[in-house]
Amino acid sequence: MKIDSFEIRKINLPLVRPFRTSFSTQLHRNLLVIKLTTKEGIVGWSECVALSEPVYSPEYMDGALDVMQKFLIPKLFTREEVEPEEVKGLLGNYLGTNMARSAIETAMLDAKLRAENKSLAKFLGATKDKVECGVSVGIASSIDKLLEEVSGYIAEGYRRIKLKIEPGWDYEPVKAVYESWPTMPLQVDANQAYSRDDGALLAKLDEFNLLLIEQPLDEHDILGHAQLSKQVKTPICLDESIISVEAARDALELKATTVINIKPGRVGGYFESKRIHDLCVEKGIPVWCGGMLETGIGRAANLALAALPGFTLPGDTSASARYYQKDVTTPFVMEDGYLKVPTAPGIGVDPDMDYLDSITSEKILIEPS
Ligand code: NPG
Repeated sequence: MKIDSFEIRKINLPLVRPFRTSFSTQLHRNLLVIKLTTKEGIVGWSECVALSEPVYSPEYMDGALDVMQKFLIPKLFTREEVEPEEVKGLLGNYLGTNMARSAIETAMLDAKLRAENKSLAKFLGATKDKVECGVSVGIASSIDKLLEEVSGYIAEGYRRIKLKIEPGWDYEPVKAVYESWPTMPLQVDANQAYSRDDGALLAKLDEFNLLLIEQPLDEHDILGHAQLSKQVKTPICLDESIISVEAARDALELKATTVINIKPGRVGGYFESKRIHDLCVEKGIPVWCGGMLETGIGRAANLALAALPGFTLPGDTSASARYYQKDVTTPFVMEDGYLKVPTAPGIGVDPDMDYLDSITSEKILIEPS
């Protein structure tokens, strides 16, 4: 494709409720929305999931914007024609840019598929037309408040609950939720909050028949995860550690993980996500689609991915109402615990431009010089 320009916006959307994890409390979602226009006038959309601070990954929103402007996009513009499949090869040497590269690659892929009149789901090889929804529940101010929040989600139809945990907020809240809804699929996410010495503490969670414990230790501590997986019966699932198909292959080989959370932004895009999916299918490892509080733009693309056959566990693909009073696209509405996979060309959704403009704090146009 021949790229005419990139327009990058900083947007700020208030969350319906604060989202507390072991690494931060988010009240708003600040992120970058990318609009690519081809020389033929086709538009492609994506969002860059980097948070405003580097607390989940080394990337952060302003850094991602800077690296796109200074390195990634100028490098793309050295080519008269470039395809989304070439982005990793062309830009992969810029280290620590997975989220920024994923956003660029996805906008290109969206434009390409819109031009070909093909949906992202079809292009990736989706086999489902709807996806089972889980919900991720932040750390609450008390167990009563947690139970109230979880009971609301269960009433809405969510089919799996994920509880955020950290030292001091683990055994008791998990026990309370498990005892209230003993048959509801339940899992926990520590976002790296524990240490190698916490094996015995985490093994106490085995009582609750959890689907998995997500990323208990530091993202670099593959050996620690392998050791921990011998101490606990609950499957260990890596998130932050899996930044590429190579990282997935190594972690599986070392038995540091037996389930994988795939987030396209974290791994550098949908092609890499598909490679990890294919590897896991080959090895009989279940995968599920993570979330990063995306708007409807990112969620649409994640639903296409989650419709692939290896995604056998419900993901963090929740309805728009879980996050935002008003989404930037037509809202994703859950029906009987499922979200429909978009079928229109590309990512299958378009932003509401008036609303997008109203939440945009800065807009940068980047064209070839
Ligand atoms: O439903 O989109 C969602 C949020 C799911 O818990 C969730 N995401 O650590 O997986 C995570 C966490 C996250 C959110 C990570 C925002 C980074 C940013």
